[in-house]
Amino acid sequence: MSISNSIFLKACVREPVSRAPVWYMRQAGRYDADYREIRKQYSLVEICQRPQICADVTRMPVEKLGVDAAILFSDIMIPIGAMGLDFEIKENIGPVIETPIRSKEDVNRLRLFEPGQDLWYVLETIERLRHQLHVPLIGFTGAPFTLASYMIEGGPSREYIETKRLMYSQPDVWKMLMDKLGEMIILYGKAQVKAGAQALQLFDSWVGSLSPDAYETYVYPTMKHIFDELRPLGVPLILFGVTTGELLTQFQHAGASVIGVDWRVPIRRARERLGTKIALQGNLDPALLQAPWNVLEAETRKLLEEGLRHPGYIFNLGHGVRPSVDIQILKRLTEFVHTYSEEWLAQ
Ligand code: 1CP
Repeated sequence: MSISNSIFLKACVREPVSRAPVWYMRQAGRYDADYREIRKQYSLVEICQRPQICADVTRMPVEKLGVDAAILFSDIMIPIGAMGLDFEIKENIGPVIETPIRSKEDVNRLRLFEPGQDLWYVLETIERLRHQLHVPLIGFTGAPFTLASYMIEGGPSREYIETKRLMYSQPDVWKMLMDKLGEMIILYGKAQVKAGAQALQLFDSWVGSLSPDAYETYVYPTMKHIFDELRPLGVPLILFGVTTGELLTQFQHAGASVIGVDWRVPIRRARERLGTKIALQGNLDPALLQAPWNVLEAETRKLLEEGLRHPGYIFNLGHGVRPSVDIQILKRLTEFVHTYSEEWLAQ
């Protein structure tokens, strides 16, 4: 798969395309009955650790929905386990850590792993997928703030009180943690690209809980360092977070080449803020997948007409697919985006 025959890779570098590329965050997962069947036998982590099954799960949405990119099936917590912090993925909750990080000693205990040794199964999955896929493979990692939020809170959170407590009251410890996670992300991102990932998405899902000033002081320097180190790899670097409307220009300055926008920010507003020299990805409200088809179609049309006004637009949701979504709707939506965007671009 080279850029010349991938509308996804072309859109990432703002080259003209004949139709809008589509993929969905959380496109492999519990809305799919075959995935649920596999999950009866294996836990999420067990799937990640078995390259053949993991590759099969990664390919499912490509084959069933006709999306234009695959995203590696994994979880943002996998490398955290390799750093020596044990976690568990609890049903209907998410990642849970029994002994969260609270002190300098805790941070010092985290180790920088060797991806080829400690996460060999991720790299082998990527290598296999590169031989199997006819669309590009997106690798991913969590970004430092979002990873730190799970590590410090010990699980999902609404207000990130403990995370912010550490950030504001022990800035030196926070900096050590950001630096260490930054180095891990650079190592892990490089290893994924070397194994065959053709784009990288950094999920900073929860960083929108920070003010722009706090982001600038406590997160931006690490993000800039990560992008400076990953840019020479020459693959698109996508940065996504929820409720990050006020942080979008900082995402751009940090060095992302594609910005994932959630549904709270209209694409035209994101364009006003970011200009036309960056690709945008998003941002249909995932709840619309459960709306009547005529409503979903009308909103999709509107979004495409805004997104396609400038080269460099990738259709996606504003966050992940919910488990209650009907797979047939996702399939129909993918086809609709393809046909409608092709007509619109041919005008
Ligand atoms: O067993 C299951 O199926 C449980 C649900 C699930 C799945 C399907 C979890 C637990 N992780 C995953 C896989 C996963 N995680 C992917 C697969 C690739 C794809 O998109 O198809 C990806 C990209 C992730 C990344 C991830 N994990 C993020 C960032 C993306 C986002 O949604 O914002 C986050 C925040 C996590 C943590 C996590 N893991 C699992 C859950 C339920 C959560 C979120 C918990 C919370 O709300 O804080």
